[in-house]
Amino acid sequence: MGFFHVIWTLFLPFLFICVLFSTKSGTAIEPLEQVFEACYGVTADDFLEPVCNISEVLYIRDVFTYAKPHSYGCPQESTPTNRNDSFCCRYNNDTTDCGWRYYGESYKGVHYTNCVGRLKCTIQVAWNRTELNCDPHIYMSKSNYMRQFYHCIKTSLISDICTSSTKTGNELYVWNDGYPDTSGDCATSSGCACSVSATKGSTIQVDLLDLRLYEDGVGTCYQRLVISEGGVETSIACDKKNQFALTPIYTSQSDSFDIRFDNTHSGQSGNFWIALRAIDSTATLTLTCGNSSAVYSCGESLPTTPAPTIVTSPSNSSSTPTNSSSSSSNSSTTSSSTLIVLTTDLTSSVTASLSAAASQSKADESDKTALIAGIAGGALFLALLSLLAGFLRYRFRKNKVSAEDEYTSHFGTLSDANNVAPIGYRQLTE
Ligand SMILES: *[C@@H]1O[C@H](CO)[C@@H](O)[C@H](O)[C@H]1NC(C)=O
Ligand SMILES: *[C@@H]1O[C@H](CO)[C@@H](O)[C@H](O)[C@H]1NC(C)=O
Ligand SMILES: *[C@@H]1O[C@H](CO)[C@@H](O)[C@H](O)[C@H]1NC(C)=O
Ligand SMILES: *[C@@H]1O[C@H](CO)[C@@H](O)[C@H](O)[C@H]1NC(C)=O
Ligand SMILES: *[C@@H]1O[C@H](CO)[C@@H](O)[C@H](O)[C@H]1NC(C)=O
Ligand SMILES: *[C@@H]1O[C@H](CO)[C@@H](O)[C@H](O)[C@H]1NC(C)=O
Ligand SMILES: *[C@@H]1O[C@H](CO)[C@@H](O)[C@H](O)[C@H]1NC(C)=O
Ligand SMILES: CC(=O)N[C@H]1CO[C@H](CO)[C@@H](O)[C@@H]1O
Repeated sequence: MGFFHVIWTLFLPFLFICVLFSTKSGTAIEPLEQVFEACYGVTADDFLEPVCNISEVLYIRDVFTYAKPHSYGCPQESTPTNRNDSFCCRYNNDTTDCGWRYYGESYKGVHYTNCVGRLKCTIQVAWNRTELNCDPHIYMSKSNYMRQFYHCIKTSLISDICTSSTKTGNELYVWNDGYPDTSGDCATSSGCACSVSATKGSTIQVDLLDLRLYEDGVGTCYQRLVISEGGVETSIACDKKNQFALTPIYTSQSDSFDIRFDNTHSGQSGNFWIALRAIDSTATLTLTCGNSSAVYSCGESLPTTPAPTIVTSPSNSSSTPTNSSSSSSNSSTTSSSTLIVLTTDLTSSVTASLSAAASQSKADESDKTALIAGIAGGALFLALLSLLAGFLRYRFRKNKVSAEDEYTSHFGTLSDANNVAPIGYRQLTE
């Protein structure tokens, strides 16, 4: 048991890196991605100002900050007289321009938070030192422009988790009561829930657009989303904070599940916005939200042991609900059975054991530990595979930003607004 705990602890970082790499490729939502570019400077042109059509709202997926080469002679700060927008403030390619994903922790992510859920926004471009990310012999010492990647999402596809509504579509969205403002008090919002089901037996993918749940100064989490599918609850709590990077968080085993918001904090706090998509692109989701009674009330503690969260790519191989022998709810041999399959066929058996583990209902504590151990074993394989893939990708990249800078040197300086680990860093040239 202790042994499995050690394994789990050791491989959490690998899992994290695995998620980092896996979010780079392929995650997408349906609305077209658009880009707004502007320079750092002192004029009215030096703002990011994305605008959606009426009855649409912004989701800011990524903000990148960029520097041009010294040799371009671009101004560090654009003024009415020195500016050359088409040459200095527009992206050319990853060979000539050096950039990285920007969040801006100490500014509370204003390039995202001031915009999401709104028709439009206006936010000044920030600059940043570049020496950690760009060759100082080639590039300006401070970044001089930004690119903001956004989607315009139809409000008719978005449900407030606390308001009665029924919506249909291949891709639908759920956000907290009051979004983009923070959620209502626990007394009115805890227990708010939606149920979703897909036609044609399609499985359903859940992606995080924004997850900023309320936690206090010592890290106690007061809010979570709970996905209930076939008697299994999966918790999405504060630790899944995504800094607005589009992040796959759950793939259903069946064609329906419920999603509930637990909130034990008094006062307005916390934001979330998720996307639900039928993996069969010809299937239709029906999403019904409404007011349900609280499972966890104001002042109660939420369970701290997170239910296992399984992040799988939306591949359809072996993702159909299976009635494997280990999916009965009372197996006491979970540990050995899940671990043994790992030694046979790599990828498919990992997926199979994950689905088997996931379709088990909550058992006693030792079963849960075994289940976690099984998943940790699976995670180890996935992590190693993705590390290998990531390494190969790094070797063959022509990007000026080295993988060291993106993933290693940044972890030590999380508090620095401009040196935040680029969670969900996305290749610009896809
Ligand atoms: C607004 O809607 C019109 C008509 O549907 C479309 O042509 C246009 O591209 C949309 N603009 C934006 C910014 O989405
Ligand atoms: C911007 O810079 C480019 C490259 O130096 C130059 O060809 C172009 O004329 C400049 N445009 C303006 C308006 O200065
Ligand atoms: C990047 O742009 C420069 C200048 O426009 C061009 O010479 C170079 O071939 C481009 N590189 C790539 C990889 O497209
Ligand atoms: C939700 O239900 C609670 C109690 O059942 C009630 O006090 C509250 O007003 C309801 N909220 C809405 C938006 O219907
Ligand atoms: C996966 O899906 C594709 C297209 O949706 C289909 O052609 C293929 O047969 C599926 N594979 C399996 C193993 O279900
Ligand atoms: C799988 O299990 C469900 C519910 O336990 C049952 O209805 C279904 O018939 C089973 N399918 C197979 C192929 O055994
Ligand atoms: C375990 O499940 C099987 C059927 O799946 C049942 O026959 C057996 O009684 C169960 N054992 C316990 C301890 O619940
Ligand atoms: C405006 C701005 O965000 N400046 C930051 C750039 O990065 C350095 C650290 O590398 C910070 O100290 C600045 O505040």
